[in-house]
Amino acid sequence: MMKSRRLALRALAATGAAAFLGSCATNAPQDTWQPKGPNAKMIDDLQQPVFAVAGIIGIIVAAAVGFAIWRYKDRGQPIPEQTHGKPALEITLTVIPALILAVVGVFTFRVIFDLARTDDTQLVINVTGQQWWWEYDYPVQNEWGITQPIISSGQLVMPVGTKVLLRETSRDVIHSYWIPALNGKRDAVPGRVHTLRLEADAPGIYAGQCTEFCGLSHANMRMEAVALSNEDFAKWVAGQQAAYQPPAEGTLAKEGESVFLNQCVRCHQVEGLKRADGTLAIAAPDENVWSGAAPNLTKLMSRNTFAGAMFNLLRDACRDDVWRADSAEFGAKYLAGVDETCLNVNDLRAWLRNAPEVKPMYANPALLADTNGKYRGMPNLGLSESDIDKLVAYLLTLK
Ligand code: HEC
Ligand SMILES: [Cu+2]
Repeated sequence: MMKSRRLALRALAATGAAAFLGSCATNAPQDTWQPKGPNAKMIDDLQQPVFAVAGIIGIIVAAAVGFAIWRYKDRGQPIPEQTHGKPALEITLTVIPALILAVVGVFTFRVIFDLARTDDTQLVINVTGQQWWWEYDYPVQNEWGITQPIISSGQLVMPVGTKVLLRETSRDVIHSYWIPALNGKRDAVPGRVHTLRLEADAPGIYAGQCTEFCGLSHANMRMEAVALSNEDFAKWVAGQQAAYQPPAEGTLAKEGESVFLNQCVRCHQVEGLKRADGTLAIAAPDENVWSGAAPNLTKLMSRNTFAGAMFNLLRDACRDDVWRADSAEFGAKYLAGVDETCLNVNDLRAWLRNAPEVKPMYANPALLADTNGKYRGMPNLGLSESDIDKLVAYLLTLK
């Protein structure tokens, strides 16, 4: 008896401490209680009062149950008088919650409809989920200077103070797009297009996470929204559309370009890259990858992360510098991209050496039977260290 009570008390204390400490995180970029844009703010304005009301009711109910347990526990006393039915009390206890729920419901419906609006959209970005990364493609929108489609991955770049509409879908299983600081979640479902509004108040990076279990590396399917001032966004757009610059003859990067043509271009597109015979190299990921796509690497070094935002492309010090920059400096720092001194060369080399070792993927030949010989993720290509040297030099030119 004593022993089980002590055990129960300890369990209670441990649960309480865990809940309390869990609320103490200072660096919590995916905190749902810190909205950074009007859509997330609408949800927050709804959940704060509902949480307060539900909290008060929860405490009253828990206290009443506790009191009943304590007051009427079996001490050998005779069974109290049994009664049945108290219409006045029962009706009151049914009507009060119904009224509370009706009020909550009215406000909730309003927010649901406001969040579903698409008629005030200023910029459209198509978002496609696949195991285990997100692709962003910006259809031609002349008013934003987007005169040819831009295809990117990992980081969604958008202008601040702008009503951005994501049109989401998936190429394999169901995923879910969630940037907690900017809005709630929206599932990305194969064969369907779901919309999600995003708008950020200030420049900066807003972290997110795939929130629909999608297989082995679900936990490693991350994403970031990067908000830039209108002026910086225009620079980013221009940079993304800039023509391909082949590496100079006789450089390590030039050797890397030919390794890339041999090993990588069957899956990865680099816009403007030409084969030795002068023809454009066109990737055929649909023949090699189960989802039918691999990240477009044309401007790889303009992003800060890679492989589903799981790894930083920037070394920690450089990444912190961008991540912590204040609004005024953020754009310039982000647009600087990745150069040799800031490249997180260790993680990039580890990726090229053996991708499935650093990010779990079904890229194992033994598992290819059920996917028609196509990889889920990037396979181990068995590259030599000198080929990796060349590739790193080449990838650094993709900006
Ligand atoms: C069989 C197809 C395939 C081949 C061949 C391939 N990759 Fe990949 N690669 C992928 C897929 C799929 C991903 C996405 C994996 C993920 O993030 O989960 C990827 C991701 C990457 C990324 C991260 C890009 C980003 O924006 O997140 C880089 C960099 C990369 N590959 C470089 C290379 C290089 C260099 C080669 C040639 C040596 C190569 N890949 C060959 C399929 C391939
Ligand atoms: Cu996912």
